[in-house]
Amino acid sequence: MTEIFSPKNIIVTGGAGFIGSNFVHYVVNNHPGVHVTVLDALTYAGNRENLAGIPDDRLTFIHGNICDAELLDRIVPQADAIVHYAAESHNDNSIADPEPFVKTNVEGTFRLLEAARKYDVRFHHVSTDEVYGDLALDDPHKFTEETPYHPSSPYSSTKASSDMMVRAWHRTFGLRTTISNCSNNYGPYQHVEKFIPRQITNVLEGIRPKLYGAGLNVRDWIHTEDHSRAVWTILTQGRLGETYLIGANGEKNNIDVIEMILSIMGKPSDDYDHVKDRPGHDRRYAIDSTKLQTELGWKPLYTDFESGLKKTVEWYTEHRAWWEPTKQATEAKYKKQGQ
Ligand code: NAD
Ligand code: TDX
Repeated sequence: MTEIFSPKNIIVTGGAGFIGSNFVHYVVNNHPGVHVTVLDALTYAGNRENLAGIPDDRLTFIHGNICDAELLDRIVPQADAIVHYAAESHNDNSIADPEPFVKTNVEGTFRLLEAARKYDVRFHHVSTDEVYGDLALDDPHKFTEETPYHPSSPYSSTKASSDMMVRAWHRTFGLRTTISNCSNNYGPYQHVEKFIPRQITNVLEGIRPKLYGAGLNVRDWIHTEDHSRAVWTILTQGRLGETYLIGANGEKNNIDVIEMILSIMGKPSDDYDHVKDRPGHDRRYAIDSTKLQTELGWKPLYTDFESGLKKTVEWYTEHRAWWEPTKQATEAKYKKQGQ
């Protein structure tokens, strides 16, 4: 029987970003006894507005950097757990300039691990399936917890480094850790640089969606709310030192996703452009989440991708003021890259 861990004060790093803020809303809405402290540097990807509406007695917001050891000394002792989402998260940015990825994803995780060790605080590390590299389109296998690490991009290599440190801090120092590696998320509050929001907001702005290369690359889509529930399940019921893969059997190639977005938005299905491919572009990700499902009883609730996508299109349509300020600069950056 798994022991249940019941944290009362959690630090969520990167809680003003896409997945982190969805997790904070999930915790506040579903776990009334838990106080959340968000630690976020508010980089281009962070937005305080993502946490709007959360009562002050449930949330403390700290504008700061995970690399700041003195700040960690002030806030970590009060916490029972750190849930670590903060990262530089976009592959294309990591190709244009890898340095911030090393700083935040590698050094930042190191600083947090050291603070967690110093104050004996439980640590959940949020990672990605990209650490396993890619699969051939016709490979019958999916990634499992036993798949060897084989990252392709500067982004995924820094996430792989951070995973390795978490494992080492558990084994060598006995730090109470868990790791989750999740597939591609979609849903509200995702930055317009990412594939799905970029195409939805392009259509809303009268710009044609942009498909990299031939568009046959496959991603295994999961709604971010399912990811949040899985992280909470692993934090509270997962075995220490273990890794759990999170995925919802949502494999789709990029052409199919673009065509689905166009159809939902009432446009002809071929109304998009092929643009320059991403260097080193991973072909396919696919997750086998049997361990999480059988050991901890988690199941995805968003099993119909098209209806989740429709809701996401509605969210971006109704929240223009949220994404409009970042759209122009994001597209200008892509234009320079030929994408
Ligand atoms: P995001 O880019 O939307 O958000 C990242 C957040 O971290 C932002 O709020 C940013 O301000 C903050 N941040 C960045 N550097 C920081 C620093 N040095 N100190 C403090 N805060 C900092 O990212 P996301 O897509 O929400 O991803 C969150 C986490 O989930 C990442 O660790 C990512 O690797 C992982 N992940 C993402 C996906 C996905 O599909 N997006 C899938 C699996 C795992
Ligand atoms: O305009 C685009 N056109 C396009 O065809 C963009 C932005 C992307 N793509 C393709 C590249 C990928 O095959 O769409 C796919 C998804 O691209 P991204 O949204 O950039 O995601 P990906 O590179 O798969 O990584 C995401 O999932 C794993 C997150 O950004 C990572 O943080 C996470 O770890």
